[in-house]
Amino acid sequence: MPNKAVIEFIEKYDKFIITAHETPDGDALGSEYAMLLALRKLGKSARILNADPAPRKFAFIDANGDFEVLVKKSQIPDDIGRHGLFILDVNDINNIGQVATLVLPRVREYFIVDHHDSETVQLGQNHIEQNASSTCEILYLLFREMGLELDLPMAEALYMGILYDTGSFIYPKTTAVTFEIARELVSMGVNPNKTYVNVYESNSISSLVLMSKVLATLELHYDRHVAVQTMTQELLREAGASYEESDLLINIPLRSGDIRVSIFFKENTEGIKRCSMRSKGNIDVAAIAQSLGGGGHKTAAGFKCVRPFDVMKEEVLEMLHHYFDDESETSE
Ligand SMILES: [Mn+2]
Repeated sequence: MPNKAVIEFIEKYDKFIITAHETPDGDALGSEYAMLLALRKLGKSARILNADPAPRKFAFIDANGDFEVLVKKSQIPDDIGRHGLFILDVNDINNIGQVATLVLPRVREYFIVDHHDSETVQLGQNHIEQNASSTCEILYLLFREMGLELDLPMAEALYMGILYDTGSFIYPKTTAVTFEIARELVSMGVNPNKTYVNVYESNSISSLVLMSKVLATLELHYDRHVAVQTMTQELLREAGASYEESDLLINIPLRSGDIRVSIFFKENTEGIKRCSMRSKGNIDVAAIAQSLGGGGHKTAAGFKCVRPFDVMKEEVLEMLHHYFDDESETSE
C-alpha cells in the first residue's frame, strides 16, 4: 500500500510546511493547495512556503493568498523543529530554492510526493509514482484512500494540476485513471472551461510578444528533426515579460510533424541559465539531461547551464547524434 507511509507521516505531525519546485507550475501549485486544504480539514496547521511566486494564471485557485514566497528567515515559525515538511512535485532537493537551506535542515522530517523519474539514491521518505500523470493525480488517490471528502476548492486545485501536467489530457502519462479522476472532479463542480481559460487563455500581451521573439530564434538541426530556441535575458527584457511566461514555448516546435526533439535554452533576469528538452517517440532526453547534471522524464527533461549557451548547444546536439546517424546532419 504505497499511501501507507504518507498517511503515517500526516498522522505524526500537527504542523506542516508544504513546498514544491522552483518556478512552480500548475501541478506544483495545485498539489500544494490541495494538500494545504486537506491538512487543515484534518485539523492540522499548514502553510505553503515556496522559492518563487505563483504565476497569476495558476493563482486563481488560491482565494486567500496562501502561496507564500520564502524571502527571509523571519517567515519561518519559531517551532519549526516540530513541523513536518511536504515536498511536492519534485524529488531533487537542489530544486526547491532557499527552502532547502532555510527550512529543510530545521524541520523534524520531510516527505516527498512526486511523479518525476529519479536518479537520486538517498531520497528519504517518499511516495514517487513515476507512471502517474501528475502529483495531483497521486494526491487524489491518496485522499480517496483516506476517505477524505473533497470540497470544491480542493477539486479545482487538483483538476488544475492534472490539466496542466497532461497538457489538457494529451501527454503520454494520461490514462483511463486520469480521465476517471477528472470525471469525479468535474462531477464535484469543477468547471473545465473556466479552468482552461484561467490556465491557457489569461496570458499577458507581453507573453505574446515574448513568444514571437523566442520563435524568431528557431534553428533546425539534423535534417529539420531537432528544433532549438534560445531566450536570453536581453530578449526577456525587450519583451517585458516574466520568465515564467516562457514555460510552454518549448512545446511550439513539437506541433510540426517532423520535429522529434525540441530544445529550449532560457535565461532568467538574474542570469540563471537552464536548458529544457522535449522529445517524441524513443528519444531519451532524460539521459542527456542526467549526463549534464539535470533530470526529468524520457520525453521531458532539463538541466542548469553553467557554461555559455552556444557551448551547451554543441554538446547537446552531439549527444543526439546517434539517433540521427543515418540522416544527413544539417545546421541551418
Ligand atoms: Mn508535475
